[in-house]
Amino acid sequence: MAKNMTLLWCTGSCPCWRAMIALEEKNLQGYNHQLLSFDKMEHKSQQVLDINPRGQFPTFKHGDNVVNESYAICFYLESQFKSQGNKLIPDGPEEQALMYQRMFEGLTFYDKLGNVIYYDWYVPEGERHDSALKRNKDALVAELGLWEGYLSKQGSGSFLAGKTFSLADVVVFPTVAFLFRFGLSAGRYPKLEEYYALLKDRPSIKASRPPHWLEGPEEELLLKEI
Ligand SMILES: N[C@@H](CCC(=O)N[C@@H](CS)C(=O)NCC(=O)O)C(=O)O
Repeated sequence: MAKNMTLLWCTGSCPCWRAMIALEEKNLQGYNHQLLSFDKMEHKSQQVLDINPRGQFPTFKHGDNVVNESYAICFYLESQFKSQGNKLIPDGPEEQALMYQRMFEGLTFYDKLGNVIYYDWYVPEGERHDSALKRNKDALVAELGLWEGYLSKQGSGSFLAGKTFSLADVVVFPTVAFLFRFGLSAGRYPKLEEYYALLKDRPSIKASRPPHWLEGPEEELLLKEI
């Protein structure tokens, strides 16, 4: 039980999902959590701003320790609860190097995804251009090619940093799940699909899946043609 932990989060957020997978993997179920509404701008509520001056989800506190950045939450939990739940940082230098490399590449991956699926949200009406969106889509396609290559090199049944599930999977899996949620073609990206299938029902992932996904598919499958 983790009664001295509080997570303020919203549904449909990759950063929140990363933190929640890490909490599950470290057997920290029972933490206090509050599902707030992004649509109602609750990330800018006083409750959030008191802990997180950026006004973002996730917002996280353990005792008096505030850790709001999703990657920082994952590292913090692994380091504070090293021997609890699943070990998320491999010991071997080769696997560890790969894990750190993929984790931080994961930020670029997420940005490139966001520049397509959140384009209308990021760019005000009147400043949007089809050519800019096309450029963002091309950048995402190039990025997807890299990850297909990485997974292909790792071989079937592998995780991102080798034979064991690691922090690289904790932070990158949500991006992969969002890709398919927004219509990415499994036929065109078979390695990503295989990786998605390998992890989608892992207990930590299933337990923390964005709850609104149960309500049905996205209205616009923005990645269908990619
Ligand atoms: N770097 C942060 C990003 C967090 C983030 O962008 N959260 C989004 C929700 S997915 C948010 O609250 N955006 C509102 C804002 O930035 O004002 C992390 O990884 O935790």
